[in-house]
Amino acid sequence: MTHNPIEAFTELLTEKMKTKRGKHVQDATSKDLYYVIASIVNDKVHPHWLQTQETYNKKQPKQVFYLSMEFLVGRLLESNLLNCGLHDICTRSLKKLGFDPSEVYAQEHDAGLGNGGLGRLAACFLDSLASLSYPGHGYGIRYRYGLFEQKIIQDYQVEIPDYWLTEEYPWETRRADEAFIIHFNGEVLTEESKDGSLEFSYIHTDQVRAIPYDIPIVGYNNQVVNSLRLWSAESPKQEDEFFTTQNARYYHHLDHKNAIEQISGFLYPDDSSNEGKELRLKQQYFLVSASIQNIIMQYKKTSNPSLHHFHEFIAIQINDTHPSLAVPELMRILMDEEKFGWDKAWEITTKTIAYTNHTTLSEALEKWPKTMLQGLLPRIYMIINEINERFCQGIWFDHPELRDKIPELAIIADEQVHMAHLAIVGSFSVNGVARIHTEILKKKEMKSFYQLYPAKFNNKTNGITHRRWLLQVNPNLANLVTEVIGPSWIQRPKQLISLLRHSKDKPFLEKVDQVKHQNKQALAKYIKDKTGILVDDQSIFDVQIKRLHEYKRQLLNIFHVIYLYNELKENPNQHLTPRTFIFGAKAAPSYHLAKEVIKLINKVGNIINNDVDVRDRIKVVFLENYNVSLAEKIIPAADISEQISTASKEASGTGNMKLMMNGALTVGTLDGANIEIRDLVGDSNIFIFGLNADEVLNYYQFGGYSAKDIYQTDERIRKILDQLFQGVFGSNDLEFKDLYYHMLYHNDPYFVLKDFDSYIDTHEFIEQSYRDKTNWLTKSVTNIAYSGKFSSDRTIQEYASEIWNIRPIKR
Ligand code: 26V
Repeated sequence: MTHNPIEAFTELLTEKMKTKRGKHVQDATSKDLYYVIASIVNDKVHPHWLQTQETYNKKQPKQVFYLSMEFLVGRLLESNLLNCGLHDICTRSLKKLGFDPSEVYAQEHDAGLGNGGLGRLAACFLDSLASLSYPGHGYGIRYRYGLFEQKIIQDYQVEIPDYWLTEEYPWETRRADEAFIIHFNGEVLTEESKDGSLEFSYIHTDQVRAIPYDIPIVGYNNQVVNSLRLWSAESPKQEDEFFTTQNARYYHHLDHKNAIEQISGFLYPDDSSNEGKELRLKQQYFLVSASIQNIIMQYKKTSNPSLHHFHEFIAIQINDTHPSLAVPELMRILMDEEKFGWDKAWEITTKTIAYTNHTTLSEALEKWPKTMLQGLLPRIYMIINEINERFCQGIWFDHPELRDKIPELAIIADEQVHMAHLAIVGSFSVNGVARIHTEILKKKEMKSFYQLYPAKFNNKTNGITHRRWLLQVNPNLANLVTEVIGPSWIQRPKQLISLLRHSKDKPFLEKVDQVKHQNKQALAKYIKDKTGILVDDQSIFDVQIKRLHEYKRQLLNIFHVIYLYNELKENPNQHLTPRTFIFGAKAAPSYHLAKEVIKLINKVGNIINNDVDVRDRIKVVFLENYNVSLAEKIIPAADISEQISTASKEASGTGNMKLMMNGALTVGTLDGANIEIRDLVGDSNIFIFGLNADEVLNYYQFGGYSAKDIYQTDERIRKILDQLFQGVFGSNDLEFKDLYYHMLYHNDPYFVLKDFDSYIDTHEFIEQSYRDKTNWLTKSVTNIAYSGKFSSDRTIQEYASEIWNIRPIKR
């Protein structure tokens, strides 16, 4: 055996290639290498996984369980290598063997089990929990199909199913012996027991088996390995064994089995038209019931005192209202199975569950038709009904000042169950995800609830894992940072602040510039390979990457592009620092207007990229299928980060943090976490424009803004809208008329036209600022220096001490 770690790794790889794949390493394909390296990682990680569990069992610390319908983990090979200390070794070993490491890492199919911000946040949180040695685990669903893959065909979005499990997924372990049964439908029988209390039993229910698949969550350099447990729906074993091909009802059974497996069939796209979809409700209860049964069983096994003390050992965080049936499900188990009375069960439940809100958009607030809930989950509905009755009575008697608010506060009202109300009433903590968002919840959206329970409300500003979003995706920048301030920032990201001392150090700034340029070259090559578009790697890379939504205002961005195009056509000799506008965005499949915006970006791009008068100064690139892996390529190469939502609408944003951490400067509204970024870096290191949240909310409340007035008075806007109307960017003159009408006749609900002037001015200022390269680099380094606050390590420490009351494990 050799002591050189790279040689040792190469030896291991060579040996394993023979035993696992029956090949000599020199004949290995990238896929072979991917699987063998994953298996090396697993060999190292699995013993620590077991040990971590044993430590938890022995020490019995309080633990947190993060329930989420989405975990957008992306690829795991590189981050696992990094966290267990093998990344450099593996990369060098592959290079020495003559392989391209990035090609090997790219073999892994993204686990796209999330829509966007909310799902990626859950993945960052798991990374921070493990890296800070907290006892905390995730529970989610193992969808067979993740979020759809996006193809752009003739400029338009087409959705392809994301069957991500075609090949073996090396990170998961199926544990069929730890399955639980979930009951749907059926009837509830009520009987009076000897002591006069009521007993509930369920008959004729449809049974579904929840099978766990576990994924290890590897902490950074600390030998802690937590779990992400994803549930898969299968039919109960006895049923499969009973219905052999001999049975007359065999084919009926196959139908039934398929229907059951649909429960973990696919991830719903974030889309308001999903309202009232029964399968989504089934998914939610499936996640909640399996997870809570599991937590209780585990608690009773290792135990601890009686369940009376449950909340002293367990905290359950629900990621938005999607898992809010956790409230009645925990009540159900405590009462019907563990025989607690209502009051004790309610005390335990409301001391265990905490709720995070991620949006104030009214169309995203979940409501279920009460008849649907009653049919699918009769006992759960009875419990919700009782919670609602007691809650409303409580207001009537204890808060007479709020009596007239009862209809708007009720959990069940107008034939619907309001999940946010259930979540607020049933939990001990309600948090927003950025300071302004929490303030809006308290003062507007949830005002009466805040009056009722002021102590429940708190803010936890989002964060991102700097290990993936700096160390892993931008190794050259990370090395440069370590060169000047040492490596301590990796464990304590706030220490990035030491970079401030170097923000005017010319040689350092030049190196920062070089790294950014290398990253831009790499992205330019990717763009060329994927789209055929040649972009100038000296141009400003202006990036907007996020889900497509009206409130995120990709339309404002493309209007700016059209404006520049019009200007250059009118005045071809005008000086303009070359710019490349880069977009990545998926639209929900049924969101017509969002899809029109994607088409507009692509059509405008075609015109500009092929027009000799302008194409050397502006380029427009729409990269298809924006996902975690694509974000990892774009973010290190960005100069400008577009965070331009209508103020008050973006709860936090997390892409803003990732881009800042990689040295991009933000152009943004005073919305979400942009405000906290501005507070740190100061006005001279960020480009703020547009209406603020108070102004926007005032307009909504009192009217007063007229899109048509702006159309009349601003000729730049009139020209753009007329071009849309005339079909200048379309293949016929009907194309994009709907956008025109939407702007003028629906009165531009997201204030695109209202903020246009301020946005254009700000971009002009940005262009001037970029010309002073040294000064720009100082701003860039200042942003990196302050980005440490937005590590999810900080966020998780706040949740741990202020909500969960958990402590890191010592081993
Ligand atoms: C709604 C629905 C409705 C029906 C089916 C599927 C589905 C999936 C997700 C959602 C709501 C998503 C809410 C969300 O993602 N909010 C984002 O959360 C981020 C993390 O806190 C935050 O940074 C973003 O500002 C916020 O928009």
